This record gives sequence, C-alpha cells and structure tokens, in this order.
Amino acid sequence: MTSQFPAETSATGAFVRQKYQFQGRFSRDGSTPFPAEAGRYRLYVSLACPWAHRAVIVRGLLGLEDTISMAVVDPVRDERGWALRDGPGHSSDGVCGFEFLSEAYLRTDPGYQGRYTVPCIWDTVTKQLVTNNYPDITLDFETQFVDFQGPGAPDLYPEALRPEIDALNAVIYTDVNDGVYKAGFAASQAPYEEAVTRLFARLDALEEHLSDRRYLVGGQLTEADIRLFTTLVRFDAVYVGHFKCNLRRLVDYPNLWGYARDLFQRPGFRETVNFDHIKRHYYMTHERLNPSGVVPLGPISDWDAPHDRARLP
Ligand SMILES: N[C@@H](CCC(=O)N[C@@H](CS)C(=O)NCC(=O)O)C(=O)O
Repeated sequence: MTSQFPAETSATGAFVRQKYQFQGRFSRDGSTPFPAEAGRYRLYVSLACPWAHRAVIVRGLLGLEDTISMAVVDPVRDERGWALRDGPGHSSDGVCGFEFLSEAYLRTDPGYQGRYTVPCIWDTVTKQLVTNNYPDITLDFETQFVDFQGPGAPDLYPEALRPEIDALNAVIYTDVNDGVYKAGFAASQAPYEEAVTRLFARLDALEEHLSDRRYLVGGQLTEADIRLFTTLVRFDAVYVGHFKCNLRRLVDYPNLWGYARDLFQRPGFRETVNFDHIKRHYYMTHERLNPSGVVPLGPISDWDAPHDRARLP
C-alpha cells in the first residue's frame, strides 16, 4: 500500500530522518583506517545546513583550516542533489573535481541508495567517503585532531563535562535541532503539533537555564553551545515561517536571543553564518513546503545589538 504522505514521512505523516550510511572514525593514534593527518581529508558542507554548520564552526575555532580543506556547495539543491559550482559564497570543487556530491557517494559505494547529505568527509588518499555521520565529525575534530589544532585552541569537549554535554545534546537534538525538522516536514496535523509543543517547551526550559549562566555547561563554551547555536541562528530566518515553528520567535526570548548574539559576535561564529545561503536553501529547495520558491525579505534582526551577557558566570 502506498502512503498518502511524502516519502520522507511515516504512515502517520511524521518526518522520519534517514540513518547515516558512512560512519568511519578518525584516530589520533592510527587505530582506525583514517588516521588524523594534515592535508588528507576534505569536508563538504552547505552553509545553509545546521548539521554541517557545526563542523564549519568547530574546524575554525580549533584552527584546523589548513589541516582539513573545505568545499561549500550551492545552497539551492535540485533533484540531482548538492552541486559544486561557482556562485556567491560557494565555488566549484578545485581539489576532487566533483560537480555533484553524489559522485563522492557513488564512488565510495556504487550501490548507494540513500540521500547525498552534508556534512561529509572525503579521504583523498583512499578515495572514499569516511563519514557523513555529523555527530561524530565535530567530536573527532575535537578529540582526534588534537595534534593539529592551533595554539590556544579551546577544549570544546572537556572530559569532566562530557556526561553533562552528552545528556544536554541528546534532548536538544530531539526537541530542538531535529524538532524544527519534525515540525516543518510533518505532513499531518498531530505530528506537527507534537513537535512544535516539545520544541517550545524545550526552548522555555533553555530560556530559564540561561538566565543565570553564560553557557549551557560548565561555565565555558562547549560542543553543546555550538549545536544549539546552529539551530537558533536559523530560527527567525527560516524555522518560524517556513517550518511553522511560530509560537514565539527567538527575539521574544531575552536570554536565548542574548545568548545567540553573544556567540554570533565572537570570532569564529559570525563569519560562518550566511543568511543568504540559509534563506535561499530552505525556501527554494523544499518545493513541497514552498512551491513558488519565493524567498521572504525579512526578518530584520539586529545580530550586532549589545547582549549584556559578559556579566554572567
Ligand atoms: N546526514 C544526516 C543529516 C544531514 C542532513 O540532513 N543534511 C541535509 C541538509 S540540512 C542534506 O544534506 N540533505 C540532502 C538531501 O536530503 O538530499 C541525515 O541523514 O539526516
């Protein structure tokens, strides 16, 4: 029986995220097939994509730009998948010569039938994809590429804080990072309402959590902040309208909005945020949600407004 709902949804119309196919891990000590090395691996990202955005931020904060090269795809995707071509904020793939990201997937596995997703990392030595499993990518940059990190690189995943970071990441993933997608791609009312209700309940809790501390965990910037930031920075620009997450906007949450600006305004964040790619990707790629492809002009948000969060511990 074919479902009345689109392919990426379940029989009840709830959005179902595909499972990752390539899960290679990097290793500092060479214990995996992909040892941490300089100049060997290439990261493919879309600046529109929140999962890829994490990797872009972490790569920059850790000073890994010269160690791991990066290619930015055209934010507008058609049925052929992500493309590498010249345009504003993106360019053709000088290193591997891929015109479409699908080439990397199909060269790795000619029988590959999943979606061609970013972020993913290509190994220029063995000529295959190492991973498209975004939760591992930043953790491996933080813990396995230590010998290549720049002087004074922050420890974004400190051992003592890992249980707390992991626990928070898990609920933020389900309710917020993936929650906006579950709301946006829901093809029926009940899964949409459930996702939106959980999303805003979690945002309300995070608003409270951030009332007396500057960062999510341990009084320092960690992986948890980066994962929340990439959803918050897209919230008013695309999730409120395009994904119907409109009970409140980010700017209606004084602490979350101040927190997001605090991160945005420090080195390593602002230069990774491309609102043009973000808006054109969502509004021009998801034809089911926005058949006209018209991109809204707003919102007008002052990301440079003072945030007054330096007073917090
Ligand atoms: N790889 C993950 C997450 C990454 C992801 O969803 N990336 C999106 C962009 S935000 C993508 O590349 N989608 C390509 C497609 O669906 O064709 C997944 O399988 O869900």
